[in-house]
Amino acid sequence: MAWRDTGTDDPRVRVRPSRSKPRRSKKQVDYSASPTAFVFAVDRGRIHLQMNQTKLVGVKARSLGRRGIVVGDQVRVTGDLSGKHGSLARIVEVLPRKSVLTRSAEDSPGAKEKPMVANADQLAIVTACANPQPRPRMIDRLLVAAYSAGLKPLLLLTKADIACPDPILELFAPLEVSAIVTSIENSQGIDAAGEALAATTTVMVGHSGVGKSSLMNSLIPHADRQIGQVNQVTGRGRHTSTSAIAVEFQGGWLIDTPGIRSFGLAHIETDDLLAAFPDLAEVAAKCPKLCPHLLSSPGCQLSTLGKIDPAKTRRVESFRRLLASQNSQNPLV
Ligand SMILES: Nc1nc2c(ncn2[C@@H]2O[C@H](COP(=O)(O)OP(=O)(O)OP(=O)(O)O)[C@@H](O)[C@H]2O)c(=O)[nH]1
Ligand SMILES: [Mg+2]
Ligand SMILES: [Zn+2]
Repeated sequence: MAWRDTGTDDPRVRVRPSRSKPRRSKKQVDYSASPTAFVFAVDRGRIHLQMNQTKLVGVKARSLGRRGIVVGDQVRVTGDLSGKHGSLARIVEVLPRKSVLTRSAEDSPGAKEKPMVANADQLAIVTACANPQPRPRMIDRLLVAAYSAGLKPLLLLTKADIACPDPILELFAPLEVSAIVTSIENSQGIDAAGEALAATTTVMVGHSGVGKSSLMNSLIPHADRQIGQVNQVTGRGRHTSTSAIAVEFQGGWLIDTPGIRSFGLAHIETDDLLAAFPDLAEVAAKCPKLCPHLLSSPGCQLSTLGKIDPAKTRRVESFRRLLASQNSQNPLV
């Protein structure tokens, strides 16, 4: 091997010659004939896959670089696909995602975005009627996230045996979000939840201790998710679930995720949100250019709509509340 002149006679100082050509051919390998698998869990760098009925453990091929893989991704795999104990499949490609639920670390512009789950159809916003207390601002934020990611929002209220769900149902009625009231203590709403979750991919998101894993266990007993007590003094959950997992449910997938403390929305634009409300978007199309559509915005047509059609007043108000949560600088709610 030839050595470059290092500008010193010291034979201990040796520098490798720089390569004029890359070591490996940059030609893309065609993996389109490789089988696909579904990512059902990602836990400490291990990617758990399901290929037909076989469960595999996978590692990312180096060619994927820093590309993130999340629960719900469809990937192509090569290598050892036997699923035998200790075998490792190689993930060579991530198929295009039809949706991705993303949160940002903070609300400030430029905050790092973090994909949570890919290819979901529905976002179940899980909220306890009490213990922990419902926090409507978090529901607002999760609605914004669902609408902008193109996921159907579903309000899943839990613990109806200990408090009345009506105040929360009333608050969100103008947005016409589907809602199901449940209790695992007296089986209320479990069948209705099952119907709403069948044959779709649904990701459950909510504060720690609201009962996401408990609900999964009631619907899918073999899921065998660990559940944790809510602290009676602080009213907080114990962050029992530590990573997301998808479990097959009636022709679809139900995804349980770890409890969240905050949900940053820095990556979302007003227009993404407005697009989820076609009746309001149609009216807002006549607003002045770059109208932020707030109550204080001069000439905003949404204000006019509220005056002409009283039935829409509460809807406009609710929409503006979502806008405000998207614009707020505080993802902790
Ligand atoms: N009374 C009552 N308690 C419930 C109900 N559902 C869940 N719980 C209780 O709520 C507590 C928390 O439940 P988990 O299922 O662990 O909550 P989680 O949302 O998965 O929490 P993290 O994994 O920490 O995010 C447990 O003590 C459950 O027994 C319900 O319908 N009624
Ligand atoms: Mg849990
Ligand atoms: Zn406007």
